[in-house]
Amino acid sequence: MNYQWFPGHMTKAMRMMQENISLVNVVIEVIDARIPYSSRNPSLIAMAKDKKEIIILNKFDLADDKVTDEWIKYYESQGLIAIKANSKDPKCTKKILAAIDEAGKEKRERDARRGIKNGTFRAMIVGIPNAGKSTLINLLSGRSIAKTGNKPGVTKAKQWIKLKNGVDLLDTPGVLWPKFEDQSIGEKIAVIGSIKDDILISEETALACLRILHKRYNGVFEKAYAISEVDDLNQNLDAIANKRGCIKKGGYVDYERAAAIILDDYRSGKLGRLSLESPDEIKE
Ligand SMILES: Nc1nc2c(ncn2[C@@H]2O[C@H](COP(=O)(O)OP(=O)(O)OP(=O)(O)O)[C@@H](O)[C@H]2O)c(=O)[nH]1
Ligand SMILES: [Mg+2]
Repeated sequence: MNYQWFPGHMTKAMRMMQENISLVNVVIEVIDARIPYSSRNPSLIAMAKDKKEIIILNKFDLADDKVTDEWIKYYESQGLIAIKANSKDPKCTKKILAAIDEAGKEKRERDARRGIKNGTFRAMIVGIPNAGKSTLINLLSGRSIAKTGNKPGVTKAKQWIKLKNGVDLLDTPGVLWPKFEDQSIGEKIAVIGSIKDDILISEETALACLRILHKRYNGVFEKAYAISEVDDLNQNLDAIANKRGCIKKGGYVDYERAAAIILDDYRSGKLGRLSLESPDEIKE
């Protein structure tokens, strides 16, 4: 399967962001802590190149904490402000606001030199679909102001939201890019649920999930589904389908249902806190 999802609304959203980039002081890129490399959109990186940037490794509650910390070090060594967060947990608010504050230090100092008091400060929140941008905005604003949902493509248009500390945040629709340099990137983006499921062949995405996790966390499926996990991925899929009663009329295996169970269990954290990539795998 060729992983690709770049519908017209993403081109439109990219254009809207380009038009607004000059208005903002900071770009906050929300990435997924389970794939901190593959969930960084090169088009957004290029757009933000002259701006101060914060990257939020969001959904860290679903990722392997040790691996997440390796990623934080990796990005910090590149001079970026990188923090891990769970946008559904109010305990993370302070840390994120502190990072925004730090990113805004130069601008405040510049304003002060020019005698500007309480100058504006704007941040654009960007990222791939379903990364948690709108959830993060709701957390920071303390209100349910941005629409969120457990599927990609929820935010359709831009929305400015004012925080109590005077910062203006711009929520934007999630965007991918026209062509994945490497299909393994698209595959991981599909596994975490940032590509619309109805354009994917769920069985192939589930097999990708089985392959990556079997390699990185051997035995995880054995534990979760009480199967004997083997190197043959199709055999694992069959075993999980049987254990979960995914059988259609006539005794045929219902692969679609088995695939949905596996993907749902991974995405919701039921299989454990599991990362799909580590910094040492990145070829520079
Ligand atoms: N476990 C966990 N779930 C999260 C976190 N942040 C967001 N979510 C969930 O992820 C899903 C997507 O969140 P949204 O805020 O709608 O994502 P978005 O980036 O705005 O998505 P689009 O608008 O489609 O681009 C929702 O079901 C959220 O509840 C997090 O840190 N941890
Ligand atoms: Mg959104």
